[in-house]
Amino acid sequence: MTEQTAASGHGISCFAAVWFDANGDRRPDVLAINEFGRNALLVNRGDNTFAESDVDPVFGGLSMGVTTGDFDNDGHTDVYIANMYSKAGNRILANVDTTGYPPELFRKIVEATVGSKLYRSRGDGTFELMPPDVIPYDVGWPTDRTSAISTEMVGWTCTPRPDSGRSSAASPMGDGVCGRLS
Ligand SMILES: [Ca+2]
Ligand SMILES: [Ca+2]
Repeated sequence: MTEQTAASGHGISCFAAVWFDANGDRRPDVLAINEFGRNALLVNRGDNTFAESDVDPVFGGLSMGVTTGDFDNDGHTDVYIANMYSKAGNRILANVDTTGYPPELFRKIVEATVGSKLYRSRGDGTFELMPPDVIPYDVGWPTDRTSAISTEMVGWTCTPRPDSGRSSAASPMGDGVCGRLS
């Protein structure tokens, strides 16, 4: 059945998945979050099959969690993907001599350390990666963060909440701004 519907999502270990309408055609699509490879956006063709797409322009993968919500209140469902953040990894990669790497390959390597990402939907099946200052990304091990982010994205109200004091607290305001609370 998976092969017939083209719904394998790269056939990699899937950590989480979410149904939502990624392209505004009112048919539910699937975003599969893969632990050991690229994530896969499966766009519903409406004929019981899917077309494989993605939300990230560089790599978008090695991920741990996903949630959706309209954080800027424009009627298009946006995506938050929880990825591991490594301060040490960023420090090491910043000192790597990249002359031996194809630039596109090294950008993908860096993806393994940059942390969580927020993608703003354009409403047509494409997404804009929001800059790191829009939502905290340096969460470390982020599997426990998606539920909190999800609650606030759905409500998009400014709801300060106690947090561990780390830089992971966020409060989407419903206008595309996610304030850092820590
Ligand atoms: Ca759709
Ligand atoms: Ca939106």
